[in-house]
Amino acid sequence: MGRSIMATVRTDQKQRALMRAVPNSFSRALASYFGSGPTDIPLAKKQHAAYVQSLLDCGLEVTILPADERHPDCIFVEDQAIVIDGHVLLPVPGHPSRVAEQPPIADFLSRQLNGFQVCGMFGEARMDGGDILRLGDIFFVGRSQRTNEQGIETLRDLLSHLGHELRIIDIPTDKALHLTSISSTPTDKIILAAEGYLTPEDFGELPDDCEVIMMPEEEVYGCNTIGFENGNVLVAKGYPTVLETLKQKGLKPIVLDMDQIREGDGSITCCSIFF
Ligand code: CIR
Repeated sequence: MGRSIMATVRTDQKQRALMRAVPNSFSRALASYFGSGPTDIPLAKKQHAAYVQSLLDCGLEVTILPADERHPDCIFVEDQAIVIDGHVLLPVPGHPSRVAEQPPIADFLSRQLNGFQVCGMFGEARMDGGDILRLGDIFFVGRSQRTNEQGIETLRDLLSHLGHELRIIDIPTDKALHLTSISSTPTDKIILAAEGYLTPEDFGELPDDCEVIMMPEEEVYGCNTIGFENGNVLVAKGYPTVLETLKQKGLKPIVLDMDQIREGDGSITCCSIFF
């Protein structure tokens, strides 16, 4: 099934990544926020390949599932499964066109994380994994166009079993898709968030050694980053304040050209599931 590329195995929670190849149908990806639809599929594939390489360079083991031409959005695997401490929550994605992307991802993760709990979502519950943000033991969930109350309650049940806290953040749905479209945690102590979309108060009281750093509204896309334990941080090209902020925090940014992925409303985190 998946193409597996072995690299050095890490010991933190991001030692492996699951991704999915870019389909030729990617030009038909849903796009209502950051983008108006990808226009250059060969370039999208090149940008995706550079992203894969950056994960390998960071020492991860990366598995890339084959693209599914019937699902233009299939590269955005983050939305399809939420892995928490080795447990997997398989949400019902909030957009009907994306529901059938899930089975190969569910199969793969169930096999990889054999022995851990896999939970599903039932009834009216809906959630996209892109609405989940983790800062240490605190989880934030976006109440968005894709994630509803029932979905949030399912996540809350899982987190309470695992001893983690959940806080709900209302997403400004007129201008943002997901919580991770407008914020991220480049380290376990830092939340990056965009002015005009979120405020520090939205995240509630944080441990003394944690902080919310606000970025200018026009750099909202750059607020989505992926941090690794050794200080490497993937960040999109073209967001100077974000880049400078990461450097000032002593982190090591790895800059990726995400232009064509952005045209499909996808950010850096959307293309991977870490486990
Ligand atoms: C969608 O609208 O579902 C895709 N075009 C973009 C999904 C981006 N995923 C994410 O933010 N986690």
